[in-house]
Amino acid sequence: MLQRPMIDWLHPLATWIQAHPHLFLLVCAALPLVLVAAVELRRRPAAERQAEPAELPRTAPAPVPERRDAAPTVTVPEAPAPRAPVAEPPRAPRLRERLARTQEALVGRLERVLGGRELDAEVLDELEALLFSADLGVPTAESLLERVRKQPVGSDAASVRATLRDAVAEKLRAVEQPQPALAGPPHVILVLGVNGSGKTTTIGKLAARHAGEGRRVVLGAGDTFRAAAIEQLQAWGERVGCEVVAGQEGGDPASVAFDTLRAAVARGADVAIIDTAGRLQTKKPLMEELGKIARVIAREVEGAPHETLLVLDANTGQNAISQARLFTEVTSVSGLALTKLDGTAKGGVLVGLADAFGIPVRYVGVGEGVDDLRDFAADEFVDALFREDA
Ligand SMILES: Nc1nc2c(ncn2[C@@H]2O[C@H](COP(=O)(O)OP(=O)(O)OP(=O)(O)O)[C@@H](O)[C@H]2O)c(=O)[nH]1
Ligand SMILES: [Mg+2]
Repeated sequence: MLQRPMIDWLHPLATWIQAHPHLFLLVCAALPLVLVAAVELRRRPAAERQAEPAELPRTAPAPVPERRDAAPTVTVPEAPAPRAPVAEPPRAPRLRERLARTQEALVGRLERVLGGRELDAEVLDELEALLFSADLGVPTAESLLERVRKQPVGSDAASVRATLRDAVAEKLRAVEQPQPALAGPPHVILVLGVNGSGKTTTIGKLAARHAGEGRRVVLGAGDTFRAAAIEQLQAWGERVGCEVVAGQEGGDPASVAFDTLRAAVARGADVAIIDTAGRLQTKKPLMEELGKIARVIAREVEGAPHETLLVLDANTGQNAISQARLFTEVTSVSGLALTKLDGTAKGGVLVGLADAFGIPVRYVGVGEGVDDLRDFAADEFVDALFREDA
């Protein structure tokens, strides 16, 4: 039963349909299209809103560090995930460019002495003067000279050069070893060296390398001598994206080492690298301090430290040999890193170090950048010095 108002409305409509049947059919056919268009127009703004990126939180909440009662703090990087690879793209400046000054001081001068001459007493004298002033150290200079003396008088310049090149290569090959397999976890690296030798920078570069290879790294700020040293390591931790365990300025380095390893074990870290201060000028306190750190480390992680890396600054020339002597007398050094080979003419000291100690040279530092730490490769080094890597 239809209600009265609806009948009132239907009647004129029926009359209109009777009068215009074709128009009515046209309206019926168009009606679905109009409906579809209307629905589509309503839907589009909503879809566009969805496509806009959602606003990201500006800082990720920092994980709560595990704390002991004592002072040490754990600095965790704020934004990047701990395993994020280092952002800087790989760059491989040629070693030859970085060794230019040492090359000139050693081989450049050698070539000027030889200069197409044949071996005779005068050339030998000049070679002696050159080798003894080339930061090789006296015993190494002697032994190189000895090799030349064994050559017959009248030998040509090319063969004298080749003799010296082979002798240097022999000494350097003796200290090249493949990087040791990672022990642990954590693989514990204790880093030693005098004030300013490049320890913290080398640790930062090493941490970047391990993190870039997907390893979890924890750093220990065992150089408690001054606050800036701790901050410098923390800055590297931020940059690389790894945790840094630090104590108070003037605090006990062994206790920082202890906390570092506790944190590394708790986090399941693959690598723990511990910085130290090298400011103790006399042998006894240095021995006591390093001995204490080493004992703590050995108690916490079996077989640790797996690497005791001595960092030496090539700029110090002969002094690097004295430093290596002091450290090897007080502790057992398993590897060397020679830094700042870029921009020094004293890189010949590497041959002297190899000859005097026979300790594997693990790394050479050729700049301040994060990727300026290279695995030591004897032949690459000799080729760069003797300009045979064209
Ligand atoms: N050119 C160059 N500079 C380097 C290299 N390694 C380190 N440095 C610089 O040497 C200076 C000292 O380096 P650090 O890493 O602070 O040395 P450190 O042994 O930790 O020094 P302390 O903490 O004071 O004992 C810094 O300015 C580094 O940037 C390198 O291979 N080449
Ligand atoms: Mg430092």
